[in-house]
Amino acid sequence: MQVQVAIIGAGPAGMFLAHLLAQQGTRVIVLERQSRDYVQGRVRAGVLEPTTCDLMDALGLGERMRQEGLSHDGVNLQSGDQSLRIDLQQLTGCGITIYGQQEVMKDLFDAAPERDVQVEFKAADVRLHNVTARQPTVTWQKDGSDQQLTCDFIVGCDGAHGVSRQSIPATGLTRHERIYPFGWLGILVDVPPVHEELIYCQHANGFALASMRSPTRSRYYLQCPIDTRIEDWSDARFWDELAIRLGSAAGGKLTTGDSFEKSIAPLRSEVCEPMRYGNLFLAGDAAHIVPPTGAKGLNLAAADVATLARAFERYYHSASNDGLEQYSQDALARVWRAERFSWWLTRLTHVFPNDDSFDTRLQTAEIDYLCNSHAARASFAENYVGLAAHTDQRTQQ
Ligand code: RFL
Ligand code: PHB
Repeated sequence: MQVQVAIIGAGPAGMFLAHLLAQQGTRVIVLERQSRDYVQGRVRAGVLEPTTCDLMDALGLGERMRQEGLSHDGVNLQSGDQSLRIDLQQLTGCGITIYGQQEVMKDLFDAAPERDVQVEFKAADVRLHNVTARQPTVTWQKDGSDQQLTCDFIVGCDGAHGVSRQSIPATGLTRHERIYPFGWLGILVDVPPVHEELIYCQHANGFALASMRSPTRSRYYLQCPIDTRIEDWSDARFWDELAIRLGSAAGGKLTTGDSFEKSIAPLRSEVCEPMRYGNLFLAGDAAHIVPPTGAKGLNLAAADVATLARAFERYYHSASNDGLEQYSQDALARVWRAERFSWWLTRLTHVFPNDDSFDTRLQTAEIDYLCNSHAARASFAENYVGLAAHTDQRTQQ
């Protein structure tokens, strides 16, 4: 088998890229270790930046998102009984869209067959060979038989634990990492959300987030110690703790119910540089991880592959290497902005085990600054909607 671009991993990065390349007439294949149901069933992101929504539209896949997604003009920060609404629309001219990663994946998978996007699910033991050669090869196992392809380029969209990153020798990659000593315990439950917009809560017991998937489906998170056992958290205990952290106003309005999903996500920041090794490119979580606090992971994955798709277009249609040469540098500029914002918002809103009174006073001062400064709120808003990164990208071009 011969393709132009082999994509490893059918998460958001891999599937957005596959659709973008197919739209340009580039021959691609996506190799995914798991089944479609598994990938589509993972409960993850909920917030789409305007640029990610534009990407869905540009692929002709935005219709359901525009109909069923929830447009939010603001987000709320709460600290004790003090509440601050950040008016994203007023401060940046745009808002965010609530549309679950599961829905994004459904739209990308449903449209794949009619657009010649071939996805090989349950591709086992994927291996990359000769990634610095002119024609790298990829081997894998499908239903017990050996498969092989040759290609011009491989794009690793297989997350932080995938095979792509491991195929790069230690000398070819520098890793920068921050591990946070806590995780998020999340539940999904079919009850109306406590508020019409998201609420990020700073509380002495730990961070909490009130989010949603629809007017009848809520998504809530609690900061928890890294060694927390899900079995120790009955729904009743979760609701009691959430009510405390949300404070009297919102906490008193909670509609409770039985959760149908409960999971713990550890928090981590990580960047691998550069995002290229020979003819292997890395995109999305394969190259960088952000803590979910800033809601940036999926949006960064989409932005990476949009940049990469433009680079491939120039390579295949204008015989220019420039975009591919620039990819890592351009993507990393945006990635580090999102890393900074996600780290900052995590630092602002979470309880760190070794915090002393100086640290907690700084947190209070920072919230106070946001409450009292238009400039501070504008800075938050442009980072949250992703405008900061994209505006600058446009000026560079
Ligand atoms: P993914 O989604 O991990 O997909 C990688 C795919 O590669 C496959 N794979 C392999 N395939 C073949 N061979 C191998 N050896 C392979 N190894 C792995 C995997 O099966 C998988 O299908 O990475 P991608 O595409 O880069 O997408 C990244 C996003 O999924 C991730 O950043 C977001 O979910 C992060 N995230 C959020 N992002 C947002 O933009 N907004 C949010 O509101 C948001 N909330 C969240 C989040 C992530 C969370 N968790 C669970 C970490 C909330 C949470 C709780
Ligand atoms: C979510 O709805 O899952 C969600 C929303 C905002 C975040 C992280 C996760 O910052």
